Amino acid sequence: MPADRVIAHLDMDAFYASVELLRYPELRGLPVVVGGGRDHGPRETVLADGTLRREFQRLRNYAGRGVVTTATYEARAFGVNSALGMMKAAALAPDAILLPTDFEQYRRYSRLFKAAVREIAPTLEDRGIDEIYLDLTAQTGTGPERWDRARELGLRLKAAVRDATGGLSCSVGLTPNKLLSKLTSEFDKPDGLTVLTLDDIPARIWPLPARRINGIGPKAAAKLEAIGIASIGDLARHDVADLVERFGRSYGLWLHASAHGRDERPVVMESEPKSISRETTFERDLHPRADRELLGGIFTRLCERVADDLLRQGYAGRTIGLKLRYDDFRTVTRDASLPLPVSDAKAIRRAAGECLKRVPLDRRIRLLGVRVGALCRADEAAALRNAGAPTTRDLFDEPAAG
Ligand code: TTP
Ligand code: MG
Ligand code: MG
Repeated sequence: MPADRVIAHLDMDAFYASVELLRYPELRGLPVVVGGGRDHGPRETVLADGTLRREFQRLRNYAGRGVVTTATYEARAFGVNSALGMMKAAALAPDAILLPTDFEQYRRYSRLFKAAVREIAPTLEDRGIDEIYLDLTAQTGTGPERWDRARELGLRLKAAVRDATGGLSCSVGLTPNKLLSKLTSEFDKPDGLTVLTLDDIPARIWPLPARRINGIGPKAAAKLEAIGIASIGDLARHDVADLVERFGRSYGLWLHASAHGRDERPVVMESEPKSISRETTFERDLHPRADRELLGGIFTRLCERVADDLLRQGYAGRTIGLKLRYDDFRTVTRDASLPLPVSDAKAIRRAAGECLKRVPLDRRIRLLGVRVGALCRADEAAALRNAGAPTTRDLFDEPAAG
């Protein structure tokens, strides 16, 4: 790993909402919330003089159980943020404009902005629909003037994204590693560009809440709070041996290193995922027999979420994996390979259920995970299935042996 890297994290501003504003520029400056269904689009009428009139729906008229995917900064001023229930959002901002979610369109703009960035900075790690990491060291060099070059490159990247998308803005963090860049890209959102070096860590990183570090989830954050660690600075000053004792060696050391802004992870240019998985740690450890029903429900929901991820990202997979962690932290995994790729929740559940029969179920479980690997694009999978090979249903309709 070369020392003195220049790593960028680039994240689009209010991404879904900003894409919507490109097609409805008249909504600029208004509170807009994206998260409705198909029938929440504007009503369009052609007036007598031939002009088009659009009537948008207001959040106050929303009824249902949907959640906000994102909101413009004007709507965020009312406290409306991603993942908030739409009915709650409507109570906060009844006059906000409501728009349906159009993933196709967001994916299209995602491809556009990434292609534009890749022209300038080919070492690109795709981190989802609206964000990427870049290793810019090849362009900036490692000398002391590298941060000036980094800033110039950052401006070029932002301009390229704006041009390629017809006006979308993004925010960029430029630092020596991924951990710091991810935190830094938020500093000056929207349309931000922030350079941060190791010397800036005490002043700019340490005041942030510990949970802002990617990898400190709500549970770890609560456990840290309980021992008086609220900020990243608190964490940095805490005795590392005590962290190891409380959180285990690998996580304890990672917490300590992260709080000091140390992160050696390379920027990985892998555009296609190897597998898609979901896992969940239970509120309390569950017993395979006593909590059978509860576990069954969680298991099925995990499979549904993996199926959703596959659908959204356009994949199917031939290997179904199960991961299980016992209350003593031992972890076991089992795989099943299918003759054809699958992507639906039922087929995944069936194959994962077969895996479950091959693990000992004699003690409490703290974590359950489901993975789909050996991925191929969904359209290839459909072509394979249509080619007349046996379907997974044929295979699983046999009574399972054992
Ligand atoms: P984010 O980058 O987290 O948010 P954002 O781009 O909307 O806003 P910001 O300016 O703060 O970066 O997420 C990118 C997109 O992913 C977002 O536009 C909508 C979608 N999303 C959800 O669907 N649900 C969620 O809970 C979150 C956080 C995002
Ligand atoms: Mg974003
Ligand atoms: Mg993002």
